[in-house]
Amino acid sequence: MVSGHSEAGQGPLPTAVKILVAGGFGAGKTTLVGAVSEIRPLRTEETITEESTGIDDLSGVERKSTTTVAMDFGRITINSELVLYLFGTPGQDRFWFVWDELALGAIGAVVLADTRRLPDCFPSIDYFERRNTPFIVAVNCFDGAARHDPDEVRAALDIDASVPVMLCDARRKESSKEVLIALIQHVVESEAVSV
Ligand SMILES: Nc1nc2c(ncn2[C@@H]2O[C@H](COP(=O)(O)OP(=O)(O)OP(=O)(O)O)[C@@H](O)[C@H]2O)c(=O)[nH]1
Ligand SMILES: [Mg+2]
Repeated sequence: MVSGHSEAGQGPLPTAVKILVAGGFGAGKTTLVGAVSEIRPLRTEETITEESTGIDDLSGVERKSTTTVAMDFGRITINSELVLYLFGTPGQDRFWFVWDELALGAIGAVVLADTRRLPDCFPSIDYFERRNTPFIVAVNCFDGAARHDPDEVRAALDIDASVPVMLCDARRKESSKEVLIALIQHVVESEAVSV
């Protein structure tokens, strides 16, 4: 965490924390970072070419034409005391090598899940469980996808009862902001337990 003091009389600077937005290919990570960011998000999108046929599973997101090859970056001010720096991960296995760099210093993670392709978020969940990084699961409710109760998703993913699971729409700023606030609450609770 980073904090400090601004010029005389302006009070303390907000605490800045780093958050990861992870999940499987096409789960909506870039969409979420773009929806909430108050700065123009940095994106590293590359066009999906025919080379990816048979490698990238586009079922459900057939109109998707680009994919993140390094990271997304955005920023959101939660209140006068807290600013989040958001780092969206690439979704494809072949870009795993950037994850360790991206994860450095992150206090927590959102794992975005698409119920049409739930197993795609297992690698993200494994990653954060192994690193003891607090995370929550946000089910991105794509149009046309069956709606599932968060408890059903929790059972299907076989994750601990202490891990929050919530529904969201990654395209909507307010919905995405609620996800980030839920993560911060979970991080604070996790730290309280581990002290
Ligand atoms: N209907 C609907 N479409 C969405 C939603 N979120 C994302 N999309 C669309 O789904 C596709 C995937 O979105 P991205 O945000 O690029 O997904 P990503 O997880 O960053 O993908 P990778 O970086 O390639 O792993 C895009 O075409 C979005 O327009 C959503 O909540 N509802
Ligand atoms: Mg992306």
